[in-house]
This record gives sequence, C-alpha cells and structure tokens, in this order.
Amino acid sequence: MLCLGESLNVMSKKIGGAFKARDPKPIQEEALFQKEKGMDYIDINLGPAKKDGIELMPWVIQTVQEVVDDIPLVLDTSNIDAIEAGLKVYKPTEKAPLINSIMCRTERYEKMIPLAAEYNADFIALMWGPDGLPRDENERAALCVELLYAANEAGIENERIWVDGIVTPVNIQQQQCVSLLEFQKMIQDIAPGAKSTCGLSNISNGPPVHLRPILNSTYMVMLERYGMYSVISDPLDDKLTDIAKGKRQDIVDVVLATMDGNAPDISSLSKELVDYVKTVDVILGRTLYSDSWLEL
Ligand code: THG
Repeated sequence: MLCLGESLNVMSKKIGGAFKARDPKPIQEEALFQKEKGMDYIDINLGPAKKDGIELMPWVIQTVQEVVDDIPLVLDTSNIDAIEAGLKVYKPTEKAPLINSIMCRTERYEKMIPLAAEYNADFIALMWGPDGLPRDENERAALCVELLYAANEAGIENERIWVDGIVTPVNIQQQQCVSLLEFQKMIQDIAPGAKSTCGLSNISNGPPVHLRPILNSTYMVMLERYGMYSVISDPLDDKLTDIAKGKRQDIVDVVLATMDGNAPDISSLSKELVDYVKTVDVILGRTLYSDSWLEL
C-alpha cells in the first residue's frame, strides 16, 4: 500500500502559517519528516487557495524540492490555475506528479484533463459528480466510467489515473463506508489497470481524536482487500504506516477473518486485536456507531 502524506496541509496551524508568511523552514522540516517516515508521495494541500494559489503552489513545490527531490508530489487544491503554475516549475521525479483532483463535472474535467496530458501528470479521478457525493456504488461506477472515458479520449491511459471513490465519516453514514468497499471491488472491471487512492482520515473526521487511528487503520486493511492501491494518510501514525508496509500481518489476519464472519474467539485475543474485531463490525454496520463502540 502506497502512502501519500497528508500533513503538508493549510489546515494545520504550523503549515498554514508558514504558507502565509512564505517561511520555508517548517515546510522543509515537514517534507523531510515525511520522507523519514517512509511516505511514498507528499500531498501539498493548499485548500481552495482562491486568492494566491498561482504564486503559492509553485513556491511550495520549489521549497519542498530544495530539500526533498526524490519523492513525487501531489498537487492538492481546487484552484486549476494554481495546479498549472505548480506543474510548470515541477522538477521531474522518477514517478510523475499527481494532480489532486479532477472531479466528474464536465466544466472541470474539460479544462483539467488537457493539463494532465500536456504536463504528463497522473491524476486523481474524484467521484464527485454534478450532484455532489454519489449515493451508492452504482453511481460511483457511472461517474468513473464517464470521467475515465473522457481521459482515455485525450490519450491518458488508465494506469495514470488514480480513482478516488470518496471516504466519508463513519459516524454520519455507515452505509457509505460499505458502498465504497463495494465500488472498490468493481474498479478493475470497469477500469482495467487504473490505480486507486482515498483520503483515509475522512472516515474518522468527527469521532473522538484518540479513536481516529483504529478507524483509519481498520478501514485501510478492508479497502486493501479489494485492491486499494494507495491512501492519503497521517505520517505521524506509525502503526498505520507499519500495517501499510506489510509489517502487521496479525492485524490484517484478524480484520479479514472478521469481514468473513470468522472472527477468532474474542477471549483468545489481545485487547489490541479485539479492538480491530469491534471496529470492522462498526464499519460494516453490524454494530450501530457510537463513540463508545470499543467499550461495548
Ligand atoms: N481525497 C482526495 N484528496 C483529499 C481528500 C480526499 N485531500 C484532502 C483530504 N481529503 C485528505 N487530507 C487530509 C488532511 C488532514 C486531515 C484529513 C485529511 C486531518 N487533519 C487533522 C484535523 O483536521 O483534525 C489535523 C489538522 C492539523 O494538523 O491541525 O484530519 O478525500 N483525493
């Protein structure tokens, strides 16, 4: 599982302040930290960046690449001109840069697909349609077919497209978490060769902070079972990165068995592994979500 570090992010106080003040130090420290933590990509998240994105994106890219030039970057903003300005200064890496993201809305993708083609960038195909979030896996699939067809027509092959079916908070609509799993199963049939990704931490956006890691890592293992290729994840979460890099087969085994309805006898498991059993059941809707699901 590839990890795309999420924390070079305008929402973070430290990084947001450094973006504003054009202070390179916190940004370069964060990039070096993510490299040390084994992140495969660094996501540069400017948010909407309506006002100064055109100057900010190229400045952040150059600031990062001064100290880390061997990790590919993810250009994360809804400002299309900022993405283009960033691609213009991007110093080539072994793997192509990744545009985050192209939504499934004609007025957006008609502008952005040519950008990806011109600059040889990969892109994240975000399953966000004219009506917003798709209601189920079939709506996700319909959006996916439309957007990938348009990209293929422009000469971009599926291997350069990272499909993001959109992760939503588990405490709001458990059913959406299941729908994404169902969609993930369909991707190789509707888009052979396509890659995939997701904003993993979205699943725990709302639940108490100390319970975020268990939700994030459980869901990652569940998604990986159905072919998830990468996650946008928290580089501070060492356990998550260990699981992603294949170092915690014990956790993977328990999650998969629980998905199949073959959870080991809870009395035979460590507290750590029991938490994974309970969390699979919450994500699949077998248990109703409440902030105290681990205590039940
Ligand atoms: N899909 C794609 N791109 C995305 C998302 C997605 N980019 C943005 C987001 N979702 C993924 N990135 C983050 C970044 C931070 C957090 C969650 C997702 C986060 N931050 C903490 C918080 O808000 O509480 C801490 C912020 C801080 O450092 O203060 O949760 O779905 N393609």
